[in-house]
Amino acid sequence: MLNFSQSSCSQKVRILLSEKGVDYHSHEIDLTKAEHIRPWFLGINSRGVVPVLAHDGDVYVESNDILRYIDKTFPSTGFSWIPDGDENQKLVDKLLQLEDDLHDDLRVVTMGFLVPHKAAKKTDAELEAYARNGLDDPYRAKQIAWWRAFGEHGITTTQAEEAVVNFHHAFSELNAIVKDRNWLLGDSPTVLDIAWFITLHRVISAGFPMGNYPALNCLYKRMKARPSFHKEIKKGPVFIQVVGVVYRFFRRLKGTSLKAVYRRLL
Ligand SMILES: N[C@@H](CCC(=O)N[C@@H](CS)C(=O)NCC(=O)O)C(=O)O
Repeated sequence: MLNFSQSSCSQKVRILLSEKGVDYHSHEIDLTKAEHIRPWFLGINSRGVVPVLAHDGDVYVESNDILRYIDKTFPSTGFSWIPDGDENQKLVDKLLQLEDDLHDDLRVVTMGFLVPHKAAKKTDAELEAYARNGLDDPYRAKQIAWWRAFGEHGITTTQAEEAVVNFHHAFSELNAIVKDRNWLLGDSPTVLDIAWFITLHRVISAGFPMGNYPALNCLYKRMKARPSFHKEIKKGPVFIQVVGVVYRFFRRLKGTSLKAVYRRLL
């Protein structure tokens, strides 16, 4: 699997592989060194993003589709990571889609509140290579436009506010669902818990206050206590984690933390 230690989409897939005990070869694509804009990688995935799973001669992209593929292909022992039944399927479809819809907001929170702009932005040369090195792909073109705008003006107040409001709506919905349950679909964890754990961990690390979503916050703690979930968020270079903590502290001193945005709006 082509993936990156700090990529939220890669983390989701690695947790499921680990939970299912699937032995796989991990090829690190270091996004901080722009390895995903190299011609060979764009030749495999013209979208220009990780993760990418290669299995039995086929290539799979989109982390949530990869989760479904892994679940179907490698049998589970014990409980099912995507339980049968129309109601379950409907909720899995809806909440995986919602999680995917919020991916741009997750990037806003990451690049705006966990990483200094100078360190996060891509150089003009990288953006040109990103555009030039693969077959034309509208998905990648959108990524490049996002990074170009980010390079010019960083994360705008509007982007930060929209992200906070979108997460607030999603977390309110999830909070209502888990009020009387141990996991998002009932008694045992599923792909929904994997996907949302990674989102929750990222936004909480960036300083998103969880006081208004007590049941969801309990679920997050339950998720974090599960060894494969816990192990995953500890991966990656320590300096990236330290930069996040220091940068968040600096934003708090300036009064521009994610919590400050939240308090202004909600
Ligand atoms: N919807 C896609 C999103 C993939 C995505 O955006 N991956 C990020 C890492 S989480 C990436 O590769 N970003 C490229 C970059 O940082 O330039 C999925 O779920 O697989």
